[in-house]
Amino acid sequence: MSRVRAIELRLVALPLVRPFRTSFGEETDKVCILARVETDHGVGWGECVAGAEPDFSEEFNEAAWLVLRDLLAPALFAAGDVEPEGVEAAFARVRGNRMAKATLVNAFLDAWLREQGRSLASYLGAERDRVPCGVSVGITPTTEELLAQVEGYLAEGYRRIKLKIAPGLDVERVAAVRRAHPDAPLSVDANAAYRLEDAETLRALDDYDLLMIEQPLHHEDLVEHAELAHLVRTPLCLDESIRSAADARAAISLGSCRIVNIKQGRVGGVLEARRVRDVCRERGVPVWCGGMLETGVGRAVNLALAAMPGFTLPGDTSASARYFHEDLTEPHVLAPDGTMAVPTGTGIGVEPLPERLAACTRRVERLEAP
Ligand code: OSB
Ligand code: MG
Repeated sequence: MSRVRAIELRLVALPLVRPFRTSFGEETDKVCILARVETDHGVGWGECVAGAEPDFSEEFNEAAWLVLRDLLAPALFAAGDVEPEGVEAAFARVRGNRMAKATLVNAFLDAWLREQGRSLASYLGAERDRVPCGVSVGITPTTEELLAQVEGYLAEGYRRIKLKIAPGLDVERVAAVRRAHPDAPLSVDANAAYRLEDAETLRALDDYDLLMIEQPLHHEDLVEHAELAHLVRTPLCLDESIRSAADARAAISLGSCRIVNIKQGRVGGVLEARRVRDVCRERGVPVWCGGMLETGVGRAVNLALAAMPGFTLPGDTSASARYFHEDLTEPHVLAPDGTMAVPTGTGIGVEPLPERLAACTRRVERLEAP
């Protein structure tokens, strides 16, 4: 049991090595909230995966800041002595806002595990000390640029390439990459940009031996995903649609997907992520660990998650160098065999480096228990 004494919220901004374009927009900087939780026994860090705009999800930085400051932090202070599940219980009164909740669930867990001298990976029952990694490639201005990026990532050792697609920037691009790399494990991610009426286009992707099509349709269209699954051969994977273990159960029961992308930050933290994994594993559905361009803080959490049994496909757990010239933590590094080390230190196993943190901080607010 631990009691939270103070929470420091911090908005940070780090330039990305290259702009990241998806069907919903383009980012040139990673801007996110970090929380530093002080308990009566120690300190823990959590990263919020919300972005600057409510585009991937309803949540976005300014709203998440308000929810963290005015609702979740007071609820955590009022909860008194708690264990990690008690943090989730303290937040139950607030509906949704899972990205904001995940920030404090994970930060508390980090502090709690550090106090016990235990790593997150061990707490989650991880069985591997290295995980095979994939990489998510944004939409590029030209096909030539896409081919150059894919070439580079394969040369670095990445074990699976995910191409972002959008209407009009799909079949031809995928065909070009497949032609250049006949045997590369490839997938695509549409970020909800298509409609069921676009089934012909999506069916055309069947010719390119893709591992999956990720989130082709609207995030609230589980039934339409189930209909689409009958029209395409390539397995469907859901990302935005899965916000909880209950969502995963519904999607699998309906036949909306055959694979699930688990992002701990999207589902309310690692505890719920583990429940999503459990639901999928009981039903024989493979899962992989997604990413949200996290800094080294959030990425450490993702690596521990990806090391759990059931995560049978390479995830979007890419190296620090894929995102940032300088990460906030010591860099996560890809080995030539396309694997990365799961942090072994206590808690999440990493901490922001003080000078880097100071240099990229845009705003700080300290909240103290009454
Ligand atoms: O849909 O998986 C996605 C990044 C930001 C928002 C949504 C997504 C992504 C990625 C990149 O695909 C994953 C990563 O490398 O962190
Ligand atoms: Mg996705």
